[in-house]
Amino acid sequence: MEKGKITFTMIKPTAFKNNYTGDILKMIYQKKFRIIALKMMQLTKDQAAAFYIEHKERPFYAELCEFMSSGPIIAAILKKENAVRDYRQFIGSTNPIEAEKGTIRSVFGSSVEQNAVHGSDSDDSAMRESSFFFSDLEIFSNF
Ligand code: 3AN
Repeated sequence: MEKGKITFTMIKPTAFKNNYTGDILKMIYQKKFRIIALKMMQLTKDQAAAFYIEHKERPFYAELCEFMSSGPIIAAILKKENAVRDYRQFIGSTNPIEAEKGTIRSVFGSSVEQNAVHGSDSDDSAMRESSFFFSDLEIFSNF
């Protein structure tokens, strides 16, 4: 995995439950991201807490961990030049109501918490989050 060229995303439990996975992955491909790793799983509450550790002082931390472990999610590593920046732009603001028209969160998000997808906020986060979910054998770096 090359730092600077990848980002990590998750399709969150509500979006998954509403069967938005296919549409979201299609939008991702249309924006010219390559999917170099992909899986479906359900996080335990402890795993969600470890993943979101940087938010542990925020008031919504417990609720966020509860929600993120409430059902299956899709995890993926996306490859593209400037992947972190371009994907953040493409998913839109944290709050779907404020997200620009046509962004993933504006189309599929229903609230600040249930905002359809996660996207890494820096290259360092992208590397950490990708390794959190995927082993080297599951990552097709040259794809
Ligand atoms: P982003 O995902 O846009 O980087 P962050 O890093 O501020 O946003 O928040 C991480 C996650 O925490 C969000 N994706 C969202 O699910 C949840 N979250 C953020 N703010 C709130 C809030 N005020 N209430 C509930 N959940 C929140």
